[in-house]
Amino acid sequence: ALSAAEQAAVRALWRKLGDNVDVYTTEALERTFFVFSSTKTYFPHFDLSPGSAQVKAHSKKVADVLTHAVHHLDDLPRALSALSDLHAHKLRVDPVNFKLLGHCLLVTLARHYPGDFSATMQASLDKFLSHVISALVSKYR
Ligand code: ZNH
Repeated sequence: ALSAAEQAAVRALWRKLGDNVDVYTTEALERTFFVFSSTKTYFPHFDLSPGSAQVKAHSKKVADVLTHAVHHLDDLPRALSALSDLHAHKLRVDPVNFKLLGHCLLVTLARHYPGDFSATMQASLDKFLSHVISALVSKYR
């Protein structure tokens, strides 16, 4: 689990993001589709061009889950259990893709909050995202 200091770092950054979590999640998703273009194959039914309303709406859902996760740092597997089922059994997203999105989230937040992005903050966020990803892939196989 995350240490008290790591939890505090993640919560502090999230307070700073305020209402903009979905804005940065949209940027992170757009970067994921651009940098790791194989991820686009899961969204054949979406308009994936920059500024797409569909990507924005999807990003809002992902962002709300990330905020939910920040509020449930002590029990991520349970907090994300239904979503893990969905990705494992219905959407069948290969787990490697979660790391690609996590990487792009880190890059996006570092770019917008350079002053907050100490090595300690990077380590805390990286651990947070790793735990979210482990919870999301917990229902696989
Ligand atoms: Zn996912 C969907 C979250 C990752 C793919 N997702 C989804 C949703 C959510 C999510 C919330 C919605 C659901 C409902 O509606 O119910 N994801 C999420 C998160 C993450 C993710 C949180 C991380 C962190 N995904 C992911 C990835 C991928 C995906 C990586 C690939 C690449 N998803 C997906 C899909 C879908 C989803 C395909 C469906 C969409 C539509 O709408 O159709």
